[in-house]
Amino acid sequence: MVNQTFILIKPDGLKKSLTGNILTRLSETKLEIVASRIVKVSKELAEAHYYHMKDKPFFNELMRYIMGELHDRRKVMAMIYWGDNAIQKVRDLCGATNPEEADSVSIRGAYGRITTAGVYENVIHTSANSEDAQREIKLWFEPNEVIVDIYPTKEVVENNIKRRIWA
Ligand code: FUP
Repeated sequence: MVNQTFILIKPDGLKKSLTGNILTRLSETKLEIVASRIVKVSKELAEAHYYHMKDKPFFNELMRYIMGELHDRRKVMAMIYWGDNAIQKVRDLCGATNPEEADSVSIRGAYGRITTAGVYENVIHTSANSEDAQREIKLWFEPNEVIVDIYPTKEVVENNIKRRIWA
């Protein structure tokens, strides 16, 4: 089944100059990259992305991590990959959430670590399932930033300018 998945190269990935390595690993999947942007993550965006972790004891550290405060790199690289079985293929390549449990040849197994504060610095995020992919893609991208039609959109007019938003 053709589907799309959301991917983030996290601030530790950027700080460790892993962007090229990670994109090379992702190209093994033969999937197509259909959107990409460098984002300075606001507190609102960080909280919306990780809303399901709100009650975790490490939530504040997780916010600081994804906003780049732990790495002095206030940016992430957000992407959408699209193609046959994209969600599962990218998840397999990334490995387990916990870098110590991740297969050592997976991206997280090769490059991730656990901090003394207990945060998994696992260099990459990817959607867990199609519901998460949809929520995350719509949170991080506008329709005109994606080069294929993946979800329904609608046109709105703001200040006399037409714009597409997610329907
Ligand atoms: P994943 O779907 O693999 O991104 O994992 P989760 O949504 O379960 O976790 C989101 C992020 O919280 C992880 F990327 C890292 C962090 N985390 C920890 O730091 N410690 C934990 O015990 C679990 C998650």
